[in-house]
Amino acid sequence: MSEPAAPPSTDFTPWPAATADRYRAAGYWQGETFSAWLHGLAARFGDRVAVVDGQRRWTYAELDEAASRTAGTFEGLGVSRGDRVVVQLPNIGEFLPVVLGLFRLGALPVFTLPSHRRAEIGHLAAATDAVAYVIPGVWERFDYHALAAEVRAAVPSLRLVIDATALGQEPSEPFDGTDVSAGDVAFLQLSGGSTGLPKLIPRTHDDYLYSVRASAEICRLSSDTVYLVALPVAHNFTMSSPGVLGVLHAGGRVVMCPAPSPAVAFPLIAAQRVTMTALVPPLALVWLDAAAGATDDLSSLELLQVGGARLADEAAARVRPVLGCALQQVFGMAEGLVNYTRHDDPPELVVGTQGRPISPDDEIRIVDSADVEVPAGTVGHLLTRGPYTIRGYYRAAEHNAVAFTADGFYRTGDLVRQLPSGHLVVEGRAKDQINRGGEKIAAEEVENHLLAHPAVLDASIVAVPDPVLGERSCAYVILRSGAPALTAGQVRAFVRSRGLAAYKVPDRVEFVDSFPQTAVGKVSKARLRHREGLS
Ligand code: J2J
Repeated sequence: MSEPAAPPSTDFTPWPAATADRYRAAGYWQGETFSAWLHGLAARFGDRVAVVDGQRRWTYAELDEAASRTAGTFEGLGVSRGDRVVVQLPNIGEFLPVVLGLFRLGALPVFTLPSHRRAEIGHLAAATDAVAYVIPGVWERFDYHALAAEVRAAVPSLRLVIDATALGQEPSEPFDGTDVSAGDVAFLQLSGGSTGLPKLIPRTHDDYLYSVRASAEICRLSSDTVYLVALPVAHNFTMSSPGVLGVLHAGGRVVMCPAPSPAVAFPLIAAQRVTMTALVPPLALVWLDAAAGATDDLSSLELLQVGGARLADEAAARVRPVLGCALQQVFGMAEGLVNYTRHDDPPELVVGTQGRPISPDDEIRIVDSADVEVPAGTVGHLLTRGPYTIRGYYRAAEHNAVAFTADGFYRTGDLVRQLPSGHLVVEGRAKDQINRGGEKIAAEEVENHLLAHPAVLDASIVAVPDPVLGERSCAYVILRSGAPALTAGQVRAFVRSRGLAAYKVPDRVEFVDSFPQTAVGKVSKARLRHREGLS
């Protein structure tokens, strides 16, 4: 009698075999793991400086060796291939040996942001059955050991808490993993999300390295590139578009910037002769304002990338005159698809569009709400599939059924139009999300926390326009009749007490008696925004 077939895994949705063959034949997927890639970099760029953090430096050879040592440390602690490890590190040099070491071991980093708190980390650790959690000790006056103790108490699988700043102090046998394959999932990246709980994105060595190599080429990186890590290092933009990994691929230098403010970043640009960096639009505005009166020498800067949220055309037009460098718009997503304006695009495309896809095999469909393609040049929902866009979220079968079409296109939730040149213009969003200056807030996630308050009958969160952040969040709250009155401050404090990242705490709270409804009886968020005269 044969064994009953194992149920299909929901951890990873593979590309159809014929499609995968095509991506290999086209040379996109080269069968290289991150571990082999790093060995190759060490062989090519050995003594060149790869990473700078304050006074500390790692050459390519040292980075390769440090990755083997961290892999050895994790192995010695009982972490094995396939295990999930939550990584919550700020922009510090240790990020790279930790992540590259986990890749080498075949353990999967689960990326998070330093601003995440008990609710997010607890959920991510539990959803992935993570065995370990890597923290920076104390950072910006926040004690991650205390957070880790809370998470550990709530998540039984979590056996280890590792302070990255203390790693390497214990001698450990270097580990040079061998049985990882390029088709394996290398890590889990966090989705911006629109539903109740954050979703995880499984990315393979093959698909991610393709996006890294192609991005490095499009952005014309070389061993002369000096990249300032101003946005959170674990964000997909900073990691791979072309980001830290793209710069390493080209043999350039990665400079860790502990905070993105001009006061911190400008002196680093001057001292390290930084040639490029990546910002979200609100930071670009702050930099443009500060650059006018700055005394730091910013003349080494050749390229400013802006992405994560829509950059206003007026701000885009100011980049070259004010900062003296080129602008590149980047419209990407952790699920895959990344669009860049190109260095030889005419100025009107660089200023007025969000770029075109990396790959000739990125498939773009722009459709109406019935999935029917809209006439060329008109606004519709962006669907995409391709050699580095996932086919499914991690352990999310139900959600995958709506987030992907039957033929494997990812529903981005973005409203775009496409120019004859292939460039996309982001015109809006259909997903129930607030894009707070590049930081994504899933409305339903915060609404669920509000509903946990005993005095709250119903809650609905919408985006309201903001001159600096682009959008802020506004919570509309209906209180239970007879419940004691609440103030906006109390509502905000309640959300904070639930252990959510600060950027998810509603910027504004309005108390109302009812929500406007759509024709089918759902809450009309468009009309909620309109009630305030905001759209
Ligand atoms: C308008 N909206 C944008 C842009 C992203 C590179 C750059 C950004 C991200 C990122 C990324 C936008 N104009 N220029 O992963 O590799 C909004 C869209 C998109 C969502 C994805 C990268 N750039 N967006 O921002 O996963 O709504 O990735 O679907 O955080 O951000 O968010 P995220």
